[in-house]
Amino acid sequence: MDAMVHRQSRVLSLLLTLSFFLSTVDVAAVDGAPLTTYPTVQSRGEPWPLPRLYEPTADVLQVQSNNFQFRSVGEVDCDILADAYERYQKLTFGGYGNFRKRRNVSLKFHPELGSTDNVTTLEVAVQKPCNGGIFPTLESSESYSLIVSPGVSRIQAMEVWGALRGLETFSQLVYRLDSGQFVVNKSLVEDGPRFAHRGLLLDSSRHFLSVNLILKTVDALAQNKMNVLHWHIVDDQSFPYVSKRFPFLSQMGAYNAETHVYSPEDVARVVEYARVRGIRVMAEFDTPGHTQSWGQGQEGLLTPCYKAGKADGTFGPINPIVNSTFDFLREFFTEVKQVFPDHYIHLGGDEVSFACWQSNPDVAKFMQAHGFGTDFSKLEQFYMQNLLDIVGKLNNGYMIWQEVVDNGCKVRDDTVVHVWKGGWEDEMAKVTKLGYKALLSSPWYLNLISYGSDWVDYYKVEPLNFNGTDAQKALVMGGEAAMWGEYVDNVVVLSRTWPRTQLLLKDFGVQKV
Ligand code: CP6
Repeated sequence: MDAMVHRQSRVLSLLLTLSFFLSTVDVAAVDGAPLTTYPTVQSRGEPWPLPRLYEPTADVLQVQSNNFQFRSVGEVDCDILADAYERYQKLTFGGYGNFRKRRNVSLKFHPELGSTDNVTTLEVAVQKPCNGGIFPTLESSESYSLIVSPGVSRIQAMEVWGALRGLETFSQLVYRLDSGQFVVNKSLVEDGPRFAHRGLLLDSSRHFLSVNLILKTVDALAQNKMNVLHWHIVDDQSFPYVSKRFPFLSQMGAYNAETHVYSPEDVARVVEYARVRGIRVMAEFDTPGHTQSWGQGQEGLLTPCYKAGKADGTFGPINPIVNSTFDFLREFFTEVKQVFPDHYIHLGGDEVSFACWQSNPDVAKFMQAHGFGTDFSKLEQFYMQNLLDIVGKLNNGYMIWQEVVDNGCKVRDDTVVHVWKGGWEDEMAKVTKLGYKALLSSPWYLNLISYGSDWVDYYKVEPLNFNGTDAQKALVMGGEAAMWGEYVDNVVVLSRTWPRTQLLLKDFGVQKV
């Protein structure tokens, strides 16, 4: 399984030379700051995304796969690291298959290995204890330093998450000579992310995605030092999430209640697989729109639509005028909180159509009684505020799509607003001016494709390029690429997503700011 992702990443290396030049031009143009140290020496094991500081030397050291070990030093005894050593032994030396092709190394850059200098050990020192099932969070430190030197090489990190990023970098620095010998250039790396939230949205409602596919995606995220899987798990089209408390939701709402569902064990597997790779899993349960599939298994949840004075048998968004709705949501999200341990949950709130609400006479009465007149955005606000109160009380942080704020809904101060529409520069300015944290997706809608190198545009985006004070810009937590699922299925989603997502990482990676 990992082998496949591994192979795909090799595609990326072909693009590295190009990206090297692009980022050179770009960084200077954007913030005028001096460039991060660029290699004056060319090594063939180029790390991606480019570390804040990356200084390879011309000294080429041997690494013998059968005489090489990872070792923790200090007090730290850590299951996450033990797991990682096993993975990175394989990832570093191509042990997932014979996909790590030898690179055709020109002797111009690599003088004949004259020395017998060997890297025998990669020592990992982590300051904070990391045993006992800890999870990565938005506040986690992912910084690390890596010194590649003869004998013992070293990774130092505050937290285990940084050590994982360092192991990834090391694995990328190792390359293979024509002789088959694994080598690494003596180098220095100091690295840490520019943005704390570097995510990918996967949509498992429009087409069902297998658990294996999701795990592969997590591998790819780790390889690219991304740290959030935004799991848009249900939507209008299907409800594959198996709720223990409300089993009818998936029984009636999934494409196939046996095969196209995520059991609690499936979810736990994804969450654990991601955790040990330093990746958060943020679930999205999008309401009150985008909920057609919920209506199949939860009677009375959706608003009945009317035609010519009669309910016509079709349904609209979640019905905001009945108490049973909020009782249901309270119970439902209480369970979700148990299943998805991340502090943040995405509550959606996008693209709410008012047509059905407008047609329904009971909704009209409710609107009058609450003084909403005919302003349906007030009704939407009423729904969202109730929902946010419910979820807020469960001690969750929440994220919402931009419409919630655009429609004037007052949300909790620590809400994260997810910007996805065009004109994002103005929206980022507006949202951060209101004091909300913001997450950007507009420029990275991977589901929109065009002929040729569309990644160039992703690559050029500078998320802080909007009018605002430093304080406003500090509210930008990062961004997410979005791979919506209407036109991709399990078969093609990986190849559509990677390496296009890698290429936008310039902005979430690790340049000097
Ligand atoms: N589903 C949901 C979608 C989209 C959104 N929400 C979407 C809208 C426009 C494009 C792609 C996706 N498919 N629930 C908007 C956030 Cl181009």
